[in-house]
Amino acid sequence: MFKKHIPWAEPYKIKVVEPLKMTSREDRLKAIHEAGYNTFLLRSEDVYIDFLTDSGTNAMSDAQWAGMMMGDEAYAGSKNFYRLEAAVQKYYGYKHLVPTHQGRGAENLLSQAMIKPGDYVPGNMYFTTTRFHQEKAGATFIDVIIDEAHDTASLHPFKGNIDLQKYEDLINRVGADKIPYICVAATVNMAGGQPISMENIRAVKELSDKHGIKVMLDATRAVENAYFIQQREDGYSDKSVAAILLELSGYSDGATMSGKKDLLVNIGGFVAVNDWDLFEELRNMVVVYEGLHTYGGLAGRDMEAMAIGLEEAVQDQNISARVRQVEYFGKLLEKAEVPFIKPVGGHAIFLDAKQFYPHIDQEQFPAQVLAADLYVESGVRAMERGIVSAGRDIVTGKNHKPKLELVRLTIPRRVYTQAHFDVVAYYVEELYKKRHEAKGLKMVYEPKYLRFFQARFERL
Ligand code: PLI
Repeated sequence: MFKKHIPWAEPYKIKVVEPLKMTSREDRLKAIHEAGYNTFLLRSEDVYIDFLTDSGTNAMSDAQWAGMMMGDEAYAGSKNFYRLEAAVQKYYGYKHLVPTHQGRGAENLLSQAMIKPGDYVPGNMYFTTTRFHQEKAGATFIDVIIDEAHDTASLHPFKGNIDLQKYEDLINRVGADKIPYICVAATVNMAGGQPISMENIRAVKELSDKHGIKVMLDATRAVENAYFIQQREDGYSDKSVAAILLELSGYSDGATMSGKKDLLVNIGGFVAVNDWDLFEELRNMVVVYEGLHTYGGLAGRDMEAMAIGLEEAVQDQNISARVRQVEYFGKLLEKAEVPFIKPVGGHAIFLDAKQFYPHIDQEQFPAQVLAADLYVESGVRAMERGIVSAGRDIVTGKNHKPKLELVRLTIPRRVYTQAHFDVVAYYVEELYKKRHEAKGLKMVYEPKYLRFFQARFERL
C-alpha cells in the first residue's frame, strides 16, 4: 500500500524519447481553421502536448517491445494467443477469449450476438461506440447511472454506480426477457472516469441473476476502477489491485475490452465470456468481421504485447502512479480555480465547459469551442465530450442534450512528465482568464455516424 504522505514517483525511467514540436499561434490558428475547429481533424504533427485520448497512446515497456520480437505470426493457433488467453483467465477470470482489433470490434460482436430488435440495454451512462453498436443491433439504450454522475460538483466517491431503483424500474416496465444484459462500465468514461464500487456491482449482479439478465462489463479501464476501490472502499485497502480486479470481474458474465487503455498497448482488444454457447457464437462471428478466432484482427506480436501489458498494468505501483499523475494535474487546476469534474477520475481531467463559457448556449457547442481555443492558446490537444459527442436520438433524430458539457484532457500512460502537466495547467488558467472573449460555433458538416470524429464547424 502507498502511504499518502510519502512522495511518489513514476516506477520507470525513460529509455527512448520522441521530440515534441512547438508551433506559433499563427500556425495553430491556420491548423484549427483547416481542421474545421475539430481537434480530431488536426494533424498530430501540429500538436505540442497531445491529451486527446489515452487510447492507444501508451508508452510500451522494454519487456513489451522485446515481446513483440516473439510474435508468432501463424495464421492459426499463434502461441501469443494462448499466452493472452492465459493472462485474461488469470487476471479477469473469464473462461473463453475472442481477440478483436480493438474495443468496438468486441462491442460489435457482443451486441450482434446478444441483442434482438426491440430489446433494452441498461448501462451506467453511455459510451459513444458502445451505445452505437447496441442501437445498431436494435436495442434502446437506457441510462441507469446514479444522479450524482450528472452533477459535476458532487463528490460522491463512486459516481459510476448504478441506481438499482432505476434498473429495477426498467425491468418492471419492459420485462426481463427484453433485457439481454446490463452493460456495466468500470470506470465510466463519459462521467469523468468515475468508478463503480464493489458493493454496487455485487448488488447489480444479484438483481440481474434474480431476473436471468447477464452482466457484461466494459473492462476498458477496470484496472483503474480496481485501484479506486482499493483507495476508497471499506475492506479493500489491504488487497492488491490484481485481487480486486479479479473480484470485480467475477460479478460479471463477460466483458468487452479495449486493450488500448489499461493494457498499455497501441492496438488490441477482446471479448471474453464464461458461457460456452455465447462463446461459440462470438467465435463463429469473429471470422466474418475481424479474423480467425486465434488472432481477431491482431498480429501475434500485438497479442504478446497485450499479455505482458496486462501483467504490468495490475502491479500496484504502476496503476498508483498512473492515477496519481492525473491527480497531480487536478491539483494544479484546482489551485487555478478552473471548473472541472470532481473527484478527479482515473484517466483524464474533464473541464466543465458550461461553467467555463456560461455565455455560450449548448447549441453553439461550448465544449467544442473550448477544445479549439485551448489548442490555439497552447498547442495542447483535448477532446469535446458534450452535445457533439452525444449525437442524435436514433428514432426522433433530435440532438441528445447531455447535462454534461465537457472537455476531456486525457492522460496517455507513461508518456508525459510532471513538467508537461505544469505547462498544460498554466495554459488552461490563461484561457480561463480570458473566457469572456470566447465565441460559439456552428456545425457546417455532420457525418451520419459518431459525428464527433469528423464533424466540421465555423466560428459564429
Ligand atoms: O477505441 P476502441 O474501439 O478500442 O474502444 C472503444 C471503447 C469502449 N469503451 C470505453 C469505455 C472506451 O473509452 C472506448 C474507447 N475510448 C476512446 C477511444 C477514448 O478516447 O476514450
